[in-house]
Amino acid sequence: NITIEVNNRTIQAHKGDTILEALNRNGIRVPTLCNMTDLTPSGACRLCVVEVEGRDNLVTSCSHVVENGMRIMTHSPRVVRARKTLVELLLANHPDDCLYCERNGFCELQDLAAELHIRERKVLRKSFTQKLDLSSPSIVRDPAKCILCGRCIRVCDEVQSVSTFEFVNRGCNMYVGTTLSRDLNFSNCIGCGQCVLVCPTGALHERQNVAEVMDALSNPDLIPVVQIAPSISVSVATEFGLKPSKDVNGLLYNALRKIGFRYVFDTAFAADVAAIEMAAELIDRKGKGSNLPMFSSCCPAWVKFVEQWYPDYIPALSAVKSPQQVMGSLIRNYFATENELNPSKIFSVSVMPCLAKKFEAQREEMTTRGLSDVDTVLSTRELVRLIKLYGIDIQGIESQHPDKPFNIRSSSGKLFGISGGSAEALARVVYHKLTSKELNDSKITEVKIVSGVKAFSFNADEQTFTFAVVNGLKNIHSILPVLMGGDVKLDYIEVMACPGGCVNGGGQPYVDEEKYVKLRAKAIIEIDEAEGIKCATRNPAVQSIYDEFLGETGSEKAKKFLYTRYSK
Ligand code: HC1
Ligand code: SF4
Repeated sequence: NITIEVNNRTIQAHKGDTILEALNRNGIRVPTLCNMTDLTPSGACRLCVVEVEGRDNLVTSCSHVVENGMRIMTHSPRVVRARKTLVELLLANHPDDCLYCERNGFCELQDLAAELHIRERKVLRKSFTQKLDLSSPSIVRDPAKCILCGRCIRVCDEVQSVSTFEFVNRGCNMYVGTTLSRDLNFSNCIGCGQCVLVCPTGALHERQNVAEVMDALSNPDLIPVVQIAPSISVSVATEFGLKPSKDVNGLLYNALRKIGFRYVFDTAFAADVAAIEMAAELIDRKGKGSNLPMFSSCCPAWVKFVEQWYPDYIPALSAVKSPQQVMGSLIRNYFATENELNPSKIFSVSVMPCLAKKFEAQREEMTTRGLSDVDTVLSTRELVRLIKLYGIDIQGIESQHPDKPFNIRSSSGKLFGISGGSAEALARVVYHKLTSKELNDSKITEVKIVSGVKAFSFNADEQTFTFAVVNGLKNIHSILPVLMGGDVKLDYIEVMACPGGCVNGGGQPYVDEEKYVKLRAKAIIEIDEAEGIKCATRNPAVQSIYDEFLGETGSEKAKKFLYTRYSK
């Protein structure tokens, strides 16, 4: 351990720590607009400067390593003056339409300007000529609001291994551009939204669909229905002043009904249906010994990733639609008929933690009989906005259930919201289908394939099934060849583009603490531990849908309504 003195207080640091890491670990906050935990520091914003005794110049705390006996001042008058000047310079080059900005109230630059008590523009503003990029169904890019922190570049490259963004030019002509200067929708972006989560300003934000939903809600000719993804109910509590990760599932159904949705559904029900169909698909592929390993296809960012970089593997993707689309299709093609509703009058909304889902819902492959399965997708953040807009006091309402006949889910449907969850759900169904027994931990063996990838196997009906789980796309370009050509023969590979899975999706509330994401995952695991129906095949509501509509798994009807085909 190393001892340093900060603001006249002695603290302990680890050898090799940057000053910033040591400060953070000891609860001493210094501002930064470019730093990100676990990623290479860039020192771009310089806001984390501190004064170190014996040094003439201020030092950036993110890129200087602690030394024993260092004496540091984090908020000396010189430091505060320097920070204030830096922020004033950023503001001089920044549009000041904060009132109308998507990030109003959630902007790190705005917070800093307030913290540093900046109350007037010091320098003449330049004109903003860069054009707004509205090409993507998932993400809006407003380069005028970019402060060149480089977080989007690093997260897209180092975490997602996609590399959509890059710095172009140098000095005062520098800007963040996309590779080959393409608009986002025509670039290699997969729409995961991780860059939106880390962007400190309004330069990157989701494509808003709230207005469209409000129009539908007030159109008497339409029947607005909504589904909510498995991870939403454990991700919004803090936004309503409740304990982080408290499960507010039932309250959300009530709120959505109060807003005007005629029917409310849980995507986790459709996750159960998807798991059952995927199990049939996997057992069939294994029986034929072809097209293995099967790739998960419920994460649309991952599907786009495969289409872009590994088109030869497209047939490996499961042909079962994602739960969002399965639910959309069941609502339009089964629920509507059962309830004597005109399917084309149904306005089907889904609330997802993910921005790529906005793109998925618009895919041509996601239509049945000429109608989109899902009309529009709201992010978790947009859901929160909608609830507040309609003045609903979440804390003051009763918990309710989703509508019949999709009103029961297994806990593994909920597990889809975390990394490894869909693999677990699928394994439970495969095992149950082949043995009529329940899979539990004692029947699962961990398998080592490549570091950073979790894998497990289980035996069922004298066959061994081996599943791998890739958490986040980091290093996927180097991992995938190992997984496909390694010594261990894999049957299924689950890939979720966002680290941790949907609980950390690009549409989730902006939280500045990583621990909140971990708490969301923990809440989902606790739901699974506490509940009785752990396997999709034991969900009675799902069983009824098969009895009354779909028939057998993999039936013609199932193929028609629940499957799709991706092509090169
Ligand atoms: Fe997900 Fe899924 S789990 S992809 O992570 O398979 O978005 O939550 O809704 O479709 O169910 C997201 C979450 C979600 C789908 C399911
Ligand atoms: Fe990269 Fe994902 Fe952002 Fe697209 S959405 S630019 S892939 S981080």
